Amino acid sequence: MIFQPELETMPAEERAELQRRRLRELLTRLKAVDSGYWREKLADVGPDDGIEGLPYTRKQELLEHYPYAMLAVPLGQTVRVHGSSGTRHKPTIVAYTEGDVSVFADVNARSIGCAGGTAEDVLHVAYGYGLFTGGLGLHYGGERLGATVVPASGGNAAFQVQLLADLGATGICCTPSFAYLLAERAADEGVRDRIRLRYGVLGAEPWSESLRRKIEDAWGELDACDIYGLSEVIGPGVAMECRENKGGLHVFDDHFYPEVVDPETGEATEGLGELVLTTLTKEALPVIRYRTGDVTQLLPGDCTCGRTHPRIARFSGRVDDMLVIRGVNVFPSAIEAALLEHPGVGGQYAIVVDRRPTMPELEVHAELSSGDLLAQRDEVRRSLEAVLEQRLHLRVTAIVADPGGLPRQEIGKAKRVFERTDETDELLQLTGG
Ligand code: DLL
Repeated sequence: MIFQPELETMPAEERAELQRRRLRELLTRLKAVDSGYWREKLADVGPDDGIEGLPYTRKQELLEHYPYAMLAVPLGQTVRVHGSSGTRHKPTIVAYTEGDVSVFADVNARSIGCAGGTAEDVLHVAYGYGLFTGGLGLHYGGERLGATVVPASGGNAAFQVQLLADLGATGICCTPSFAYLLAERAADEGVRDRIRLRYGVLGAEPWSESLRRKIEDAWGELDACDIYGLSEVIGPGVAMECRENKGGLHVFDDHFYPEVVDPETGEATEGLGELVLTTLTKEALPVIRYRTGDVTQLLPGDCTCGRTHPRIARFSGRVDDMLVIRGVNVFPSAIEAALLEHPGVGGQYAIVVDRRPTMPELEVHAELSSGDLLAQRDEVRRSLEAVLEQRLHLRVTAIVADPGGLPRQEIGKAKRVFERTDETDELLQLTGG
């Protein structure tokens, strides 16, 4: 369902004109804001400058101006804050005006529509509610669409599958790892046959086509669609896959203008690069050419769904998440893709980077996909190692546990990569070892 057809199917030339007008209005407004940050940022910028001439914005600036010094409106005009805890940084705090909250609801309603959602749905939202943008973002989006929203939040998978069955949810919003975990739990609890999910709005963490296949197989009828976003820009609802053409995400570029640049040089690139976003309509906390750190590329061509928003490829990972193992660069998502393609293993896994030897080694932990394979564990392990070596050009040690043998993470974004040094073993810590 196309939620805002006049905007989502707008002819490209008309949209380009809208973008130019919005950028001009934004720059004019920001140049008049009484703020040291904005004065300095836009000192050399005129209101008619094109986007390519504007300075970049980096996460560091949000940290340095924590919590409110980047605001472009008085704090009194804001109605909400969110934050991202970040694994490497102190939290980034972002603020919203009433208008921003309304745009946030619109782009999430669009996103749910992309996955096949309608006003008739019971929509189960199992992203965390709180400072994290996922829960409230999709909650407001679901309500804006007219769906019946169940604010389940994260955690407590056994209870959540009962709710899914009892309340008749037809759509679910959660991380892909949690969608897979819920499918396992629904089978354990014997409620799988009473659940009627048609689609999932799954994101907040990188995930591969192989995991998509596992999730869709586990749920049967479900379209598993990828949603992308980040708190610094608005939260979820920056870009979304449509169910008609999975494999790329429409960027809602009437609000968020995308560029893809070489992360080293900052030059525009047609291949894989870092996504850069400019918020054209944000009031409280606009960002100009924000360096997301997320790796993707612009996809050519029109989409059969009718939306004219440009598409980007699914994310390979983050610029700073790339592993360098014995001189080979590899993204965790590429390991996931190769690993989960193996029919002998289930959808749970962990990657351990063993830094004790002089050259770091890669260890991959998987689970047998079924108890029937217990006798073939060694065979599965050997063929997994062979596939990984062939696909990644790296020798990898595989460890194959029983079904259910790896730790489950029920809250927040799944941690997939664990460090092992002489001092710590993160995976062992997670299993309570
Ligand atoms: O994760 C917003 C969100 C909530 C997106 C719910 C989708 C669904 P942050 O906590 O600020 O915001 O984290 C943003 O998560 O820069 C990416 O690195 C990563 N990320 C988000 N969505 C995807 C995705 C929310 N679909 C950071 N694929 C981003 C890959 C994603 N990575």
